[in-house]
Amino acid sequence: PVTSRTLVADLAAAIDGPVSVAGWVDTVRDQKKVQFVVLRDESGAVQLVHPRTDAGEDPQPDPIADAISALTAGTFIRVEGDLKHDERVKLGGLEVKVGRLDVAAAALDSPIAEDSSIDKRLDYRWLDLRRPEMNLLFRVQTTLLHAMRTWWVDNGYIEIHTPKLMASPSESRAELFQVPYFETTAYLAQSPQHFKQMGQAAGFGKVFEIGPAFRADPSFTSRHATEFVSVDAEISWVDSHEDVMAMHEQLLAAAFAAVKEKHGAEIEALFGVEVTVPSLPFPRIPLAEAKEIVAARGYTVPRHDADMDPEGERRISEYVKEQLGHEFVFLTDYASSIRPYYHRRHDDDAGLTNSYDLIFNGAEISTGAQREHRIDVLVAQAQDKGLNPDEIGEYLEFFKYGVPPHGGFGMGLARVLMLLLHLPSIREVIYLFRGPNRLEP
Ligand code: AMO
Repeated sequence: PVTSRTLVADLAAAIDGPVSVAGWVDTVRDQKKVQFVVLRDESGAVQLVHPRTDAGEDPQPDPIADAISALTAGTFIRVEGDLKHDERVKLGGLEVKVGRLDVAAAALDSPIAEDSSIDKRLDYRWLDLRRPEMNLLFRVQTTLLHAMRTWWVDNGYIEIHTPKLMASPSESRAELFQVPYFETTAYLAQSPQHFKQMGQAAGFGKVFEIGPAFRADPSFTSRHATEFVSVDAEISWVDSHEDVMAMHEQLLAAAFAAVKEKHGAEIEALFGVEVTVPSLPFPRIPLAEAKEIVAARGYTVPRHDADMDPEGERRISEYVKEQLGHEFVFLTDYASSIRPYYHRRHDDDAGLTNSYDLIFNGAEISTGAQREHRIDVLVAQAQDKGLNPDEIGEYLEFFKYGVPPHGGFGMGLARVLMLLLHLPSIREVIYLFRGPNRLEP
């Protein structure tokens, strides 16, 4: 039995030798004299060829021909054979002459096609993921995460894993999933916010986490999921949100450089997108000024929305791209009224916070801030927001024992990938999307 295989991408080094390849059937061309199969694995596609012996003037039994005739697209097979170079073969000029073929698992006809709706594709996501674009996407994600983790490790950060079951909400009371928890109720973490701050009280100095976050958000937008991967960092001894932004932009520049180096050409070929390694520093524009800029360009962010709305984000991004040649922009100094109580306010203007949103290619990918570390001010700010300090007692507890000034950010991994690859929805980039009406597969 076959115990090892050569990846299709590595075949070129094995010309004129015996090879063993394994993957799934892409297409079969079952002709009278010769059969062709395109076999795909995670690294590429190769043509298999079998000259039939069961046809012609002296027909002989041909079990391989029978097996190939019975193959359906999607079936997983292992093949041993001789690899030949043949310039006429469009697929990389290589061909494997089949010596032995084993069917590992037959497949039903795929229920999805190239033009199937995203919902239909998500119903059969594992088949959708067989597309080369999807395979590349998850390799890009792997490189992105690896590069960020490497940057953090090289810079002395500690990786933490905070609990996703919590006794009280981490963000707002809205968008909260409750789960029965023995005699009580637990909440699914909306963000590692509290616990990454606790790492500052623990004297860890610099921490990061890459983990799931949950939001009971009933919306069906292209950028919201009920479960997503949140990329978080928190650092001590910041003077303001400026220190957080400086870390954030260096991290992203390092990660994008790694993605460009490893996958730049493939991304261009499969997605038609040129990856740009962002220059430092990223542009910074106070939110109020950003709103004026988009207003001057003909779009007024609705008044009830003190935040930037998605159209405003798109327009300010367009402006920054045009005027400053940058795909990223930090919108800074959000009003206290639209920021959580734990954001530090300006010393000279309590109406503004030391916070930012990071916009990339037209949409928000992250929120960051300096935190309020002085417990008396923190309590006052919570009360100012109508919160009863008892409600956030668990959070306040560690502040009683001293916390250095600190700040950090949370960034949605799926949003970064969607905007990097110019895809229309995070549903396309999340391995298995979770939304208000999707719990499977
Ligand atoms: P915020 O709520 O802005 O901030 O979330 C941070 C980032 O997480 C991503 N995100 C989402 N992605 C997909 N689906 C969702 N429903 C969703 N909600 C949020 C976005 C967003 O920018 N604790 C703060 C972060 C901090 O200050 O450290 C927080 O959670 O990319």
